[in-house]
This record gives sequence, C-alpha cells and structure tokens, in this order.
Amino acid sequence: MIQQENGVFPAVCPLDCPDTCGLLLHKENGKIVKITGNPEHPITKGAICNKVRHMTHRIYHPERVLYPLRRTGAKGEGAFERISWDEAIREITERFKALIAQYGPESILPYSFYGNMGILSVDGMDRRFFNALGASQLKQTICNSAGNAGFKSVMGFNGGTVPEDTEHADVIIVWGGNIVSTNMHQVVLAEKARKRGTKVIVIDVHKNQTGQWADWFIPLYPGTDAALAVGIMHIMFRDGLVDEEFLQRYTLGHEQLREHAASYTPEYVSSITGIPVADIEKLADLYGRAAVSYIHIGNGLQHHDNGGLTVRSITCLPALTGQWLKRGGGAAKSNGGYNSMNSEALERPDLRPNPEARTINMNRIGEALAMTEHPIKALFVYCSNPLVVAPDAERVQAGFAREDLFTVVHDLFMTDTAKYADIVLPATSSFENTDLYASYWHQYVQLQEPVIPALGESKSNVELFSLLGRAMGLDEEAFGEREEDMIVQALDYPDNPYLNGVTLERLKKERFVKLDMSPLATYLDRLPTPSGKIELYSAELEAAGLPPLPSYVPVKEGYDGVRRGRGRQYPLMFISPPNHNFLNSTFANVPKHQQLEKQPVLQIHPEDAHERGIEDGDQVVVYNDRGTYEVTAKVTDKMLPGTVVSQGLWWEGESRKQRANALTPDRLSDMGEGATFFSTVVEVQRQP
Ligand SMILES: Nc1nc2c(c(=O)[nH]1)N[C@H]1C(S)=C(S)[C@@H](COP(=O)(O)OP(=O)(O)OC[C@H]3O[C@@H](n4cnc5c(=O)[nH]c(N)nc54)[C@H](O)[C@@H]3O)O[C@H]1N2
Ligand SMILES: Nc1nc2c(c(=O)[nH]1)N[C@H]1C(S)=C(S)[C@@H](COP(=O)(O)OP(=O)(O)OC[C@H]3O[C@@H](n4cnc5c(=O)[nH]c(N)nc54)[C@H](O)[C@@H]3O)O[C@H]1N2
Ligand code: SF4
Ligand SMILES: [Mo]
Repeated sequence: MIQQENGVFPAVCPLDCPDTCGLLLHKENGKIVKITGNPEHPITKGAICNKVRHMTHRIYHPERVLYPLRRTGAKGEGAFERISWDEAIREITERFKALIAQYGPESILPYSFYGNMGILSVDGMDRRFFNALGASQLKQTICNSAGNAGFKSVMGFNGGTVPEDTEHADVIIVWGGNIVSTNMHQVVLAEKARKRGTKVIVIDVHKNQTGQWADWFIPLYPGTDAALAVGIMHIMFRDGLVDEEFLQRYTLGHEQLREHAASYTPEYVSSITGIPVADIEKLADLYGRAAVSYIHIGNGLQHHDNGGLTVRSITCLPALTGQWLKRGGGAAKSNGGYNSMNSEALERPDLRPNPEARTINMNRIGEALAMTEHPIKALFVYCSNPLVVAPDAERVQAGFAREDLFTVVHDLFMTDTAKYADIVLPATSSFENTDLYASYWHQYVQLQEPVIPALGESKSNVELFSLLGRAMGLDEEAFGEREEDMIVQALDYPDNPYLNGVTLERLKKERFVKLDMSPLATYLDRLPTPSGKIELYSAELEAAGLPPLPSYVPVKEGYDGVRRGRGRQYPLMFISPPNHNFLNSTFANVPKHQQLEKQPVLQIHPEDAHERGIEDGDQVVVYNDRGTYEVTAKVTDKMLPGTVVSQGLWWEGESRKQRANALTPDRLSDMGEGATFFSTVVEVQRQP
C-alpha cells in the first residue's frame, strides 16, 4: 500500500470515539486526497463523521511538526529551533540518566491518553519504556473511570448490551450522552428501531444535538441523575412493574433496594432534579412497561463528584424488569471489557525495577507538578494535550512553566502543551503506521497497515519508544520487537474467552474480525462480581464507605433542586462537554474544523442573561476562583435556568482566554478517582 502511488486502501479511524469506523483512504500521486467510510464494515457500514471526512486537512496541515525541535524562547512562548533526531535522543537520554542518578527514576513521569487509540501506540511500546525505566506511573482517569467503576460495581465488568441488538429495543434512553455527535452509529441503530415505533428519550442538562433529535427530551439539574434513577425504581416497585423471578434468581439485594427506594418519592425526586412529578411518573411507566428497553449511559453525566454512584444507580435499572434476558435489553456504558488483551505481554510490567513506584492521578497533574517533596523533574507527554484538556488549567499551566522541569512532548502539532516543552518530537499520523484497533462499543477488531510513508522525520510511538529504550540501554529484546510480534502477543490471551480465534492472519485477510461472542449466551451465569450476581447491593462499596445501594449523593460543588444557587457568589453550574466538529482538542487547530464551529460560545438561559444584562452575541467573561473563560453569549432556553453550557475544548486564543478548563476542578469522583469537570460553579459578566 505504502509504495503504491494511487489506489484505495483500507484504514481504521484512530480517534477516541466508540465507533472505530472502517475507513477507505483514496490515494493520488502518493498523497491521501479523500477519506470515506468502508461500506464493508459490519457496524459502521461506510458512514463516517464530518471530522474525519475532512481529516486530510489535519494530516497535511502546513503547521504539522515534521522535525525534532529544541526550545529557544521562554516556556509557552513557542520559539524553537530544528535539531536532528540524534541530538534529540542524546539530550533526552542524558537528562534522564542524570535525573535517575540524582533523584531516582520516579522523578520522571509519563503523561498520555488516547489521542491515537492504537493499542501498540498507547498501551504497548510506550509502557514498556516507562516500566523499564522505573518511572512514576500515571493513573489514566480523565475520561470514564468513575462511570466504568459504577457499571462494574453492578455487573462485574465493562461489558453490556451489544450494539447490533439495540435495534430490538422498544424504549431507548440516552442518558447523559450526546450520541448524534459522539457515537453516530448508535443513532443509526436507534433510527432503525424508531421506524418500528420505538421511543427515544434523552435525559440531559441541555438540549444538545441528541436532545433535538429525540422523541422526548427531559432536562434536569446537573449531577442529580441518581435521584431520578432511584425515583424510577420507587415507582416500578410501587406499581408492581418489576420481574420478581428475575430479581430472585439473578440479583443481590433486591429486598433492601425495595425498602431503600421507598423514600425516593416522585415529589422528593422532583425537588432535587427539577423534573416535574408528572414527567417522572410518565418516564417510569414507559420504562417499566416496555417489553425491551435499552439505556445508553453517556460519559457526560459521570464527570461529576458523584459520577460513580450515578452510573451505578442507572446500571441497576435494567435488572428490575429482567432486561438482561431480552435481546437488545439492558444497558451499556463502555463495552471495552469484551476485548481486553494481553497487557502483560504488551506493557511488560516485569521489566520494572521498582514495582512499588508511585502512581500519579492525571486529573491532579497541576498539583503533582507543584510537589516539593520528591518532585517530578521530567515529564514526557504524548497522545494528549493536558494544557487544554486537564482540569484546573491555570494550575496545570503553572506546573508546566516550572523552569527546573524537563519536558518532552511527542505530537503532530505545536499544541498549547508542546509550547511548554524543552524538546518537541514529531509524531506520525496513524495512517503512517501498523497498529491494532478495538472498539469500546462494537465487537470488531481491526488492523492498520501503513498507507503513506512517515511525513518529514516523524516517528510513530512504537518507533520512538523502541529507539529510546535501546538508547537508554534497556532490555534489548523488548525494545527490538516489531509491531507484528506485539500484535501476536496482544491477541494471545486465553483469560478473555471473547478474544478466542482473533489472529493476525485473520485480521490481514478479513479486515474486520468479530470477537467470539458465544460466551454472551451465558452472560448472567458468568458475572464477575464478588457474589456472581447483579449487585444491587454491594458489600465492597459499603466496606469502602460508600452507600451499598443505588443512592443520590449531592455534588460537592454545585446545587441540587430548583435554583438553589441563587444569591450565592457563583450561582451557575458550568458544563463544558465536547463539540461536534472537534475530537476533544484534536482538530481545534484545523481551519476547516474551526470554520464549522465558528467560536467558543456560552449558552445561557434568558432568565440568567436578563438578570445580568446579557444579550445574544455579547462577549462575556465566565469566572470563578480558579480562572476565567472569555466567550460569546448565546441566549437560549435549552437548559434549565441556573445551568450554563459551553461545548468544545478550544486551544488558547490569540486575544482571549478560551480554555474552559480554567474553570474546572481537579477533585476526584466518588468511585474510580475520575474527573469531575462538570461539578463546577461560576458567575458570568458582560465584557465592558
Ligand atoms: N464529535 C465528538 N465526538 C467525540 C468526542 C468529541 O470530542 N467530539 N469525544 C470522545 C470522547 S473521549 C468521549 S469520552 C465521548 C463522550 O461522549 P458522550 O458520552 O456523549 O459524553 P459528553 O459529550 O461528554 O457528554 C454528554 C452529555 O452529558 C451531559 N451532561 C453533563 N452533566 C450531566 C448530568 O449531570 N446529567 C446528565 N443527564 N447529563 C449531563 C452534557 O450536557 C452532554 O450533552 O465522545 C467521544 N466522541
Ligand atoms: N472541560 C472538559 N475537559 C475534558 C472533557 C470534557 O468533556 N470537558 N473531556 C475529557 C475526556 S472524556 C477526555 S478523553 C480527554 C481527552 O484529552 P486528550 O486525550 O488529551 O485528547 P486530545 O485533546 O484529542 O489530544 C490528543 C493529542 O494526541 C495527539 N496525537 C494523536 N495521535 C498521536 C500519536 O500517534 N502519537 C502522539 N505522540 N500523539 C498523537 C494529537 O495531535 C493531540 O494533540 O479530555 C478530557 N477533558
Ligand atoms: S471519529 Fe468516530 S464516527 Fe468519526 S470516523 Fe472516527 S470512529 Fe467514525
Ligand atoms: Mo473521553
């Protein structure tokens, strides 16, 4: 493929998106000129999103970093000079060796996330390198850890309803997810169901693109969803809508739950969530009486102090009517549990000289960089843009600005983060490499093989970390392995029966290899919870000091109930979810994608705008004790009064401060030590 100048070649979308589409890359004169969907992909079937249709603008962006660079100006200023790879590697290895000698290997911290979902890139050679070095370990909690822990506490692992089946549901609830923008093929499946009369209900804090598409949109106050979930249970028990036989046979704690839910009366739940009693009754009735019901649990609603318990409470709902026995019934948060691979072979924790090395939570990177005892002296960032995506951005920026911190960033672009690096290394795009891709939603595994040669002097993560491993004189065998060797190791994992039969040979021949889903037939008999049952009651949580039953616990920064923020210093809750045309902060520097999003906007309710003399189109400052965010106001009643919303993770502007995360807290969620971006209060003022 790589040698052929012209033709159409298969590829995989590398972005952090559940759909993991099959793509076709159209090459002319050695360049990719067009990207389309691969119609042969069994789930994504040739349809792809706008972002990736325009991705050639990103790959061939004139500002792509193509050579190693060394900083010449102040941190953050963006002044760099070109250096050779030899110089770059020499400087990094010398600095690392000196730091290890003086401060120990834990003074070095990797910081990465899933800018490229390739398993070898982000859970492979990179991990080997930091393991063999003995570096501090990073807890990767910025995305879904609260919700995944919540789901797991009920069902035992992160595997729920599989996508193809959801078209058989009669009621589909999309709860805290914006699937029109973030999981478009789930919309296609729901549309199929809708043609048969299925009702699509969206529960969200603002009427996003998905709420506008729904049959019924239910707005509520941020962070109050667990109250609604238990309120629905209250009505289902009260009205005899539960499947007693299923509860007896497959669940733990249903008697306690029945008693506990009794106090979540519709009136109480309404006072917390802001949803009228009649709507709570109607929702519980629709859900409770549906023959087959499916709940899509989004990622948005778990970015709160109570995100774990919220997702846990929702995950308990399908058991009440025995949905797990019905095709298309149940719920899904992440389906990543079906495709777990041999991480020990990939990441080689056995190479680590210090298995007890400290762990740093990535949500607390600002705080971690400010530690004076056992300080972090070097930071290696790849596949992430923390200055834009991490909470409490001002604190993060102060950490990155430390003069005594040696920072390396490997990326395709001079991101806000890269501007703070001492050394910037050029990364390839995923279409320039071999890698393995699995979806955290559907069950098809795919292989990417290089379609174009590496641009400029860019290197893939695998090449970079294998080069660094050898230059540091680390385990020769581990750092000498090639991509295909690693893929074979990753797939050799008898512990996961779903992975049975997925091989490199098949991937090369068939392109889309489905996991072996036959174990799904005995899903309920093999639940890996402590009791082997669906745990409506969790002794493990109780031991950890959390409520053992589904429960509503208010967020630490925010308000439940109708306008309880009124009269406070920061009376509005600030929600900053991703937008349609960027992928987190990826694409935010591509003119094509910028044109589609225009500019960062704050959606504010007419009542809240009026109280502040704000009109549509005004420039406003959003602020709290952490920082400020400058945006354009859009007056709209898509939220309940008291909530303001700004979609999209923008890079810092030339003339205005446009990073939403300047306002967000770095507190950790109740379960999974997850991010709490949306449990934030602010005030808004018109700019003079
Ligand atoms: N186009 C696009 N697609 C993406 C991404 C992207 O940036 N752009 N990002 C990818 C990634 S990494 C992820 S994790 C997923 C995320 O995609 P989703 O799972 O859709 O999650 P979010 O978009 O973060 O948030 C979804 C909704 O949750 C709402 N929300 C916030 N707080 C609450 C609450 O308390 N209760 C309820 N009910 N709703 C609440 C927000 O208003 C938002 O509309 O999307 C992936 N796909
Ligand atoms: N306020 C607020 N903040 C949020 C969220 C929110 O909803 N609101 N969402 C959170 C969530 S769910 C997530 S997942 C995180 C996402 O945060 P990140 O994972 O940091 O995502 P991106 O901003 O897309 O940055 C990915 C970077 O990886 C680079 N990259 C791509 N491919 C490669 C490669 O092969 N090698 C290397 N070295 N680099 C590569 C890209 O160029 C890009 O700069 O953001 C979180 N932050
Ligand atoms: S971002 Fe998602 S929807 Fe778009 S092409 Fe990639 S996998 Fe498909
Ligand atoms: Mo995410």
